Amino acid sequence: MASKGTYAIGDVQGCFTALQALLSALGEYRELWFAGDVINRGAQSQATLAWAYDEQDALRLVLGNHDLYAISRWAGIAKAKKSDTLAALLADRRADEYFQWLRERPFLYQDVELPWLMVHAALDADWSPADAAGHAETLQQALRGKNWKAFLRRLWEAEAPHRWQDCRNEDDAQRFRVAVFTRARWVREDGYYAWTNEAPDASFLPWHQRYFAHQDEGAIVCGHWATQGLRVEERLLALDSGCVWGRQLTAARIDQHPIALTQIDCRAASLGSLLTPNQQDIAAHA
Ligand SMILES: [Mn+2]
Repeated sequence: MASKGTYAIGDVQGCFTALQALLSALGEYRELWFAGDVINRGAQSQATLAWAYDEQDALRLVLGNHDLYAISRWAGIAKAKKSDTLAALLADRRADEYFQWLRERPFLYQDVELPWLMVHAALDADWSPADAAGHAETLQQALRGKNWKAFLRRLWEAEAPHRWQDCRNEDDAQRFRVAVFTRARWVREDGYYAWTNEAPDASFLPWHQRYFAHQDEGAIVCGHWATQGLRVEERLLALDSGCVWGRQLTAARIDQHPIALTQIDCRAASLGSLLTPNQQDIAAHA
């Protein structure tokens, strides 16, 4: 029986043409999960966020580092960077509506039916899924609460501590939580994070390697790590396949086994040429 699917989609980063091509390849859907960084760096952040806002009832979306930065720009807290592509979005007459909605999105999404947890970047190996949900809830309350601007200002005032044990106060703890959920890649076995694109030395592991060595529960959908690329494993769906870098935009159908992938070639999408979706079934090996 054919039914409308639930799909998890990697980092769009304002590549709306590629997203539209992906959606037409998917056809009807029940839910779309977005692993964060829906906007910025790509050319069409305005169209992407306007679409997401209108489609919000069918969307499950977690915040990425670029989304959080864009919210900070909109709030007048963060300064512009050269690599930003947010000008048209920030000037949109509906920008307040869009960003108020984005500000209320969670850092972690846990479904009632499907066994996946979704975050943008990572989960800490010392946190059980329930602990992680609690940390994400603490952040979401701060970002939704009436002192949300003060929360964002303090967030950017200092670097995140590299280890949970090094957090000296609640501001440090919030910086650490945000860094894990939205930026983390490399971590040492002792829980010390690098917060850099590249591993400083061979003692650093991909965060998920440490996570799965410590946590027996929980399968994770994430994005953020384009240089690592697409990974489809029993407990890991890493979906940032580098669309904004001219590689692919990936959707994974997560409500059926085996997990089916649909990909759009983003170089073709940016050139506006004929788009041929590449669909394949990949067994989520047991
Ligand atoms: Mn990211």
